[in-house]
Amino acid sequence: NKRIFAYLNYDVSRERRYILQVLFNGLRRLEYRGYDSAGISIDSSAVSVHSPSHSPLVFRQEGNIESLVKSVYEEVSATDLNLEESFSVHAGIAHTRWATHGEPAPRNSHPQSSGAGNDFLVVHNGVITNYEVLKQSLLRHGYTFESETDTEVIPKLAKFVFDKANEGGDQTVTFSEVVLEVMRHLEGAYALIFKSRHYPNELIACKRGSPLLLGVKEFAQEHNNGTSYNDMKFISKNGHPKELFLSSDPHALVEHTKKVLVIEDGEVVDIKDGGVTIMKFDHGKGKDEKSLSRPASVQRALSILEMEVEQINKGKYEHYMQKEIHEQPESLTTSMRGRLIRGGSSKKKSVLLGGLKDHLKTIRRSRRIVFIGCGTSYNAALAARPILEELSDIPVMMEIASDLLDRQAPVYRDDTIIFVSQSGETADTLNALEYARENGALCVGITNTVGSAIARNTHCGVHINAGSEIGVASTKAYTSQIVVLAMVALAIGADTVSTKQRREGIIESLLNLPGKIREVLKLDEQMKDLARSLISEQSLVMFGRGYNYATALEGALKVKEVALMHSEGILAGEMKHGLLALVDENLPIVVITTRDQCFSKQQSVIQQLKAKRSTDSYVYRRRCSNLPLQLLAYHLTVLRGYNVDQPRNLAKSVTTE
Ligand code: UD2
Repeated sequence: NKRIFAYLNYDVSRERRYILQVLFNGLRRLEYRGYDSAGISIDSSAVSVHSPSHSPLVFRQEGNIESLVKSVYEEVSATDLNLEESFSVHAGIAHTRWATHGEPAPRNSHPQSSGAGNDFLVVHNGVITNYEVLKQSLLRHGYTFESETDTEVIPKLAKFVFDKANEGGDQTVTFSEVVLEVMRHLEGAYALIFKSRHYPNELIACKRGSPLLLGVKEFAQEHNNGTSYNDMKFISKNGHPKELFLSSDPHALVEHTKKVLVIEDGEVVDIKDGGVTIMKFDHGKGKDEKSLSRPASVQRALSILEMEVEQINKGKYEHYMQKEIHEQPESLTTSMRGRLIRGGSSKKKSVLLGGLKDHLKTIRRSRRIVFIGCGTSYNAALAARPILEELSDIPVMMEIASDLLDRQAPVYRDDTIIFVSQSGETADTLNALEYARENGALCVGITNTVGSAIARNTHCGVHINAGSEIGVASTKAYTSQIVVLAMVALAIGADTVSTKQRREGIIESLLNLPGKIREVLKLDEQMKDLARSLISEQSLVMFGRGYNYATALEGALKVKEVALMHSEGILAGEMKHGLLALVDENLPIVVITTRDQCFSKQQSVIQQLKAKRSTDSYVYRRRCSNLPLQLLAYHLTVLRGYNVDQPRNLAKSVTTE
């Protein structure tokens, strides 16, 4: 939920105005879903190693990029910062964030600083998990903190390391040594870009977990006027004129250069004097060493890949759907971040949904809760229905948006209606929203898209924060919808002595879910084998019940929409009332069964099906969730030779009725 960008021009003269434009445009390319604050840092005047006294300027603003742009230009004209001032070398950094530690406010925006003087500045994408510990120890060393971010410890730690190394007097420690030492102490996932008053015109970038790319635009030696640049596949170590860009997302690079290096985990990139040095940070080694030491490993080849944006976005995956399936441990963690609280001082497990907290009283008093959605979003609501009924003690009804409208079904003033839509723009759901508002119901939105029509037009709601989903078949948004709806159920339900144990059990399971999903994803090969055996079938039936009724419907929906195979999800209890007639030796059937209250009933379904045929063709997983079926649908589609990311006749967001 954070994006970082940096721009360094070396031996290419650029005016301040141009530098600002590159930084702002970089942020604009990154801002594809309403960000809550942004910031940049540039130099106050041309600096060199010989006059490093100027501290860098920092601008931070809440709101979108345009409010930052506005405030920077206002400040530039209020002070006499010259937009025409020219820099032959300059290092600037930039950042946008959305929904992370701390409320949106300048002090919580990046760049985060080591303190007055801006000795060290950092932009960060990711989370530092051990920041509390680091903060405590820096506090003991007299550092003061002004933000609620996890990031602030990083520049402070850099200053601490720098000051300690220079206790003797003369500055011998290099910028990359400082950063390597800082990295030794950081836990979590991050991509970082450092700028420092002590190391003018130099940038250090490093990453572990979060994405980071380096873009290079080299100018040909003979034409030093910016009109042509050479084709070298290697970044020159020497100081030829060039422009360098760092970005968490390739979108911000393509307009400048196609020469992009994907920075790998543990790599530390030092941009200095027109050269790029890459070192590998080896976390295992030197752990016990207190002193600053050179990184153990050697430099890796600096070959530059020419990649398409698509390819970079997909990373090691062949398709977006596959990437998004495998991203679920992370997307679910993000959906829950800051909302499910385990421990703390009171050791109590609790739920905090900022978007609902002022409406919970009204919701608890409502006569019924009605879920409205279409397709996958409807299935997610269906999956969450049992837990909402159990915890809220309020009747929960399910409505398909178009059907509710066709029937002009009654909607009352004391109804709470929950609209579920990944895109927030689904036409049928929007029409149903308008209808429900006219009838005076409380309208709650559950969507992945900030600023979407549903987010704007509902009275309140929750963003699922699953990150952008590009594959047309929804996967990670589906699981995030379910998790968010489970949190909604916890928020609505009474938190009393008698419910405490059950509630804490649910919270604990939700928090453990990303880890469990990592395990389930290991079934990939097995699901591929299963897909292989189903490749030329006409039809596939899925049986589920209880919590897994939705799993069956959603599994079948995926097989239909991407694998283009007829598939039906059936409530197992209804089997005898129709579908059993179709069961013969050949019909492939998936029975979904997990260790829950429906387990023994599902075993008897399996027995009955077996009685009808001699071959077994059911899947049996103990820890089944929707995930194995996502993997199955994915492999089935690829093996059948269809386009998995853009299925025939379907659009990502159905904005027509
Ligand atoms: C909000 C901020 C987040 C962070 C956090 C700090 C946004 C989008 N979120 O997250 O950046 O600062 O607070 O605590 O700025 N809403 C609807 N309909 C919908 C979805 C949401 O009305 O379909 C409303 C919701 O009632 C709330 C606002 O939008 O007023 C933001 O919802 P959220 O789920 O992002 O809220 P929260 O507290 O997790």
